[in-house]
Amino acid sequence: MSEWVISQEWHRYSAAEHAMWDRLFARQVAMLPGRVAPAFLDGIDVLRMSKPGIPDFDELSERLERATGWSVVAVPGLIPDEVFFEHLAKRRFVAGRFIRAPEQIDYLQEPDVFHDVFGHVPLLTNPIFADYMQAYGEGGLRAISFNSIHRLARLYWYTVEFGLICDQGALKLYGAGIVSSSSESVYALESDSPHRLRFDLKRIMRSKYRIDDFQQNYFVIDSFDQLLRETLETDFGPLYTELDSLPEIEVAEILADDRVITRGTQARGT
Ligand code: HBI
Ligand code: FE
Repeated sequence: MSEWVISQEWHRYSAAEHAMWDRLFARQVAMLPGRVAPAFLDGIDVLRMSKPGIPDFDELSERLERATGWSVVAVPGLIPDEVFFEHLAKRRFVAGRFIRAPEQIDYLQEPDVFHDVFGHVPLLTNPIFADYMQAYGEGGLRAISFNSIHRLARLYWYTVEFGLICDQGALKLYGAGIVSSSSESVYALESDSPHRLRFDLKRIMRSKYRIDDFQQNYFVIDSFDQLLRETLETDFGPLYTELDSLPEIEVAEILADDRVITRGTQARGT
């Protein structure tokens, strides 16, 4: 229990709980082709996630370990930052084991097994993204000593949770918070309301975020390789010091030097 890991107790799920997973799964899988990064759908296949019912973490981990050496372990809910980072650094993804109630089908604040497993785990079959998540965990452990967890949490938020990717000139989803949400999957790509900005590590670490509504600013990467490379090449220590002297950026704010993606620039992929 020191690492907060609990047994999933897969056999204890009720028929209604499995049915809730199937309902959420069917809804997302019907909408995601053409909208989500191809690597995500590859992951669904590699992990045989279309098998009905809530996945058994042991079975899932066996397949995931074969792909990238990651595994999935159950935790009781949100766990302390340093424990969370430690698991990621060791290529263990922590997942909630409970599933949302029918009245929470469209929104809940705490991550349930659908968000954690459907949203996060497929991309962990991608070797580059898998390495990024490990590097993130290692960076998190270092951020603690710089009092800068909030900055690294923003990086997680705007990439792992709410990231967009430009795939051959077209915007696609990859963030787990988007791909596990039916309404935000459409909004993030198609609404004229949010801004879509080119990925900028420093800018992201200055940007506040909101947890109770759709995002107003999304950040767009060119590739998972860009994400991994920039994270590995950055010396975060001096960067944290530099960022402490710069103002924070509000939720929907746009700066003069932000590289905003419009439908025209998107088509040219520049
Ligand atoms: N715990 N179970 C769980 N899931 C998370 O996503 C999580 C957490 N604890 C801390 C945490 N995330 C944050 O520190 C990161 O988002 C940075
Ligand atoms: Fe999440």
